[in-house]
Amino acid sequence: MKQIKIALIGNPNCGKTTMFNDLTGSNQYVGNWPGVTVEKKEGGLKGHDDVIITDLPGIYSLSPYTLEEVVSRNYLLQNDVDGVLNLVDGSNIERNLYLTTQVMEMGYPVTIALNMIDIVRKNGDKIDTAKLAAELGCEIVETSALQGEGTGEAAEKAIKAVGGAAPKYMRFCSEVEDALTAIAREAGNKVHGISERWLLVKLFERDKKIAEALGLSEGEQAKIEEIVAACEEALDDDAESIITNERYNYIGELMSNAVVKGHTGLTISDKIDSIVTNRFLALPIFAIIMFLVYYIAVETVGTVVTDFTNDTLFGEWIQPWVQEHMEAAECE
Ligand code: BGO
Repeated sequence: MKQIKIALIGNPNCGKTTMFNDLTGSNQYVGNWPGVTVEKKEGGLKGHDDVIITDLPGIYSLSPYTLEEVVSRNYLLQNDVDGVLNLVDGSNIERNLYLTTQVMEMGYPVTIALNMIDIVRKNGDKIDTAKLAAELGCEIVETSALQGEGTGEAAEKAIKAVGGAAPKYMRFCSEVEDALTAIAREAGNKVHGISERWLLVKLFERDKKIAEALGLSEGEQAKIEEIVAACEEALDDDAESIITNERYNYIGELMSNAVVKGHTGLTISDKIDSIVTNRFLALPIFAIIMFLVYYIAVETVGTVVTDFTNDTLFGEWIQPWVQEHMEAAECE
């Protein structure tokens, strides 16, 4: 019987462990990823002898900066997976979709579990799941891993997606798209396979680990550097920031089309932040606070406490008491 491998991927605290436990029950094996101390959890899907769920470490991005990110992306690059179940915390959807845009580029069939849907409802937010699914080009199932709502359906959809079409991926601005086409030309047949799109974006971002893994020659890397530098010059930004901004612009569009926030007003903390971090008010506010700290410490409370300590505590109480006891001791 051929096993189907589904990878669970998502941001830290999106509810992955809760969902993994719900899907696998006691049918779990815990170990470490090879060569690192990052925990690896695998388990058989309840009611499906042929489906293995692998819980990837919680990450915000498929960058090479943390051990967890490297473990997750290497696992996906090894082609050892048939489909991806991407958990998206619906109450924090904008930040969570940042990882989703990258997972889509990996080329595996993706199903999204829109988790924490109970919190979304409580907050009064409205997410048009059908619209979001149509724009992202993958199935989305609303779930509450905590309450066991929708988790089984999400897993079923992920299994059904296996072997189907690769998900859509976002398009960048024309300058970046042209640069990616040029990079593909320079890298020739070294960039290929299911994750080709993601690899090209990584080369654009000057991801050294990927350039090395692909075995690009120095000449090829130099040509790619020229392409990237020209695009940076044209867009007046560095490559990684260009990609990050493009992703958030895309997510912004998704949000404006498919998400309506219930609480549109700012929280008290947001309101305070907007004043104290205002670019014109921040420095005067800082100066006023520093003056108040000085004034309170030196002119008011500080002076009263210092005068009391010197004149009353030591001058009138402690010093006469010490003197009296010393004189008594001398007489004895
Ligand atoms: C605590 N809905 C709600 N409301 N909460 C959820 C859902 C959901 O759909 N899914 C998960 N949670 P993890 P990662 C907790 O542990 O699975 C909650 O990092 C607490 N613990 O119960 O660990 C889940 O694996 C004390 O909450 O996430 C957990 O992805 C007070 O989200 C948290 C409050 O889930 C993270 C919450 C002692």
